[in-house]
Amino acid sequence: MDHEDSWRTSMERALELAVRGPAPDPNPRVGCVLVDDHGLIVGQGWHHGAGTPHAEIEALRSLSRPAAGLTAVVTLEPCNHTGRTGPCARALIEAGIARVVIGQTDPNPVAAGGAAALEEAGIQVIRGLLEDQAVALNEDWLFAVRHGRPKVVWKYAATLDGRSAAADGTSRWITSPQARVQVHRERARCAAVMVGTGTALADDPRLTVRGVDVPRQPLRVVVGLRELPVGAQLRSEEAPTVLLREHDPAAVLAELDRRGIRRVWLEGGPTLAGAFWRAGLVDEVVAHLAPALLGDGAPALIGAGVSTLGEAHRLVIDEVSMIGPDICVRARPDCE
Ligand code: AOF
Ligand code: ZN
Repeated sequence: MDHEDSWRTSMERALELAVRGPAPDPNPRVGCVLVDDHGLIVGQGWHHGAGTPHAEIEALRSLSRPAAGLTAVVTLEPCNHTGRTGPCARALIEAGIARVVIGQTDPNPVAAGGAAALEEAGIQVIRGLLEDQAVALNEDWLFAVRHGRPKVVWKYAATLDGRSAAADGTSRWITSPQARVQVHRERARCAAVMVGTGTALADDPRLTVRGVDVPRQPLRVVVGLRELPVGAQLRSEEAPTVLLREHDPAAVLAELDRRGIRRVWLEGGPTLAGAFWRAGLVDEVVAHLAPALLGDGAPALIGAGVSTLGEAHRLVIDEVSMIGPDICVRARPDCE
């Protein structure tokens, strides 16, 4: 096997290892393998989540032979900073690694520069091997690094005629049990689930992930000025909850970013969702549409923050699927 083939095989292995890391997590998922000159994998590691050693350190520790002369194949550019852990570029240099093959360069300005540091130390660096796959590992993290805030995914449930409640205000349940199972899967991909105090008071929701394995429950974020009553389900110990006493979406996201949250699931209600739309801070839409009509007197109450046709948010639909009897539409704002 020539070098190119062996690096590709090794990168495929590193990508497989990376997905063992927790998602969601404040940190990206990263995998690393160490290969000898015959293309044999002699060490491997992956990042187990924020606060634990990086993938390269795990791989170096897994070796049962000296590291000198080996090639490190890593899905993300080795870091060059001392954060919760020391710089991986330095560790690779000190271990005597001869060559480093990188999937994706690190877009995080704090950690970037590892490749240059390696080159300065005389180590050969090859960039961009299976880059698309490396990028796909960490879409939400990349979004958050680029935008300086978490990605906001807004979910709503409505009837086919776009109503979220009947004329008398009754609103549970519009969609099917199957659609609710899907909601738990989607929540599990997020580090935070967010509602306004209006929804918290009206529905007394739990906002936990149920029926899906998660390393930890997402943070429950309640935005607004009103108090949660004693005995509210959101006050339970089953998941952490934070009350943010403000309505400025940008400030809310700054706080969540500070907490290392990369993807937020926004479950309404209309006041909070409307505020996020007006601020231009909705990045994805997940609509669950039930095969039912609630007719003329029923309020739409979905919360797109629009009062005249000219303000309508135009979306691009990425996917339409059935979930049991319901339709699921995935869309995003049309930013052309
Ligand atoms: C690597 N290898 O396995 C990971 C890297 O707070 P820290 O110290 O854990 O640093 C987190 C940053 O380091 C993260 O934002 C990203 O830029 C980089 N992650 N780098 O060399 C790894 N997980
Ligand atoms: Zn590192």
